[in-house]
Amino acid sequence: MSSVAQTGPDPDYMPYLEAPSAPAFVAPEGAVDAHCHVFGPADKFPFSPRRKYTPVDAAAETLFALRDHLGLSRNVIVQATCHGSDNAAMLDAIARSDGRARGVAVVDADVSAAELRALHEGGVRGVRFNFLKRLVGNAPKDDYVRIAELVADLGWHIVVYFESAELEELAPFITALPGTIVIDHMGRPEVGDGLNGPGFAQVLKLMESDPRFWIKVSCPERLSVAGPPYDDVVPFARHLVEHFPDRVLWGTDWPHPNMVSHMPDEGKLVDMIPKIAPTEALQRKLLIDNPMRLYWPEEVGA
Ligand code: 0GY
Repeated sequence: MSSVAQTGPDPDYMPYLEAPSAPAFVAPEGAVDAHCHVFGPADKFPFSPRRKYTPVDAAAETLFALRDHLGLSRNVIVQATCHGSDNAAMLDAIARSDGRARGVAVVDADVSAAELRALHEGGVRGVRFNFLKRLVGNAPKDDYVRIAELVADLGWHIVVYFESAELEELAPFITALPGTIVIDHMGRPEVGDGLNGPGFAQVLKLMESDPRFWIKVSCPERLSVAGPPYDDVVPFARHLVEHFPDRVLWGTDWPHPNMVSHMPDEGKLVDMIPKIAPTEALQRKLLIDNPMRLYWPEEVGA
């Protein structure tokens, strides 16, 4: 399988696959990829000078072609650290999606109400708070509190990205945030610890104790110890889907930024869906009902 020629300034992670396989699993009509990214092109949308990695260019049209190839209908484009708080590439992609993409932004604490309103009009429905030291250093918690207050007025949700080992310490802060909170990548449990490991137990405790929390069953490629086809991650995702069927989201994480071990085949990621959501009813919630409620509420009367 070939991969994409690298473009842009010195990409320092692997390029995505140019020709991912066609999935065997046929997603229900209207399925949403609720976690993916667009990057650059760097000459038009420069990367942040403070970025911790340089991505390959990953254009909107390539994302939309992948969406169609995988049998999906919509995308939620999440702002990644390599673009900092400059959401222009994401907004450009949303504007060119014919209403089939929405976004999760990163903003600075001094963002104005007018700037937030413009982001909302551009299709943004959430803000992302990153807590990973390797990506943002020390998380600016005071800024996050101020931003959370500002976006609450717009009805946005907050996406939080952390590793489960840090959750016990972070939980008081995260649970004090207002509104709906979406956890990225299953809270990044240590898969080698098994389903009863301490980090995943913290994630489950949060999900069980506070119905404001949602979770993405995404990124098996980052979590797996065994590698493709990521069977060791399936029990974690399936547990979440079966226990919290109305609060789970799924996404490809294309173009898999900052992955250095291997590049996943998105067709195979789609083929994991029936393993983690074994019934049609669970698949519909995971792929359509839940993301539509969060990102296109006006279309579903939510
Ligand atoms: C992801 C995961 C990663 C990167 C980012 O914002 C980012 O740069 O989220 C990662 O390095 O784990 O969701 O794309």
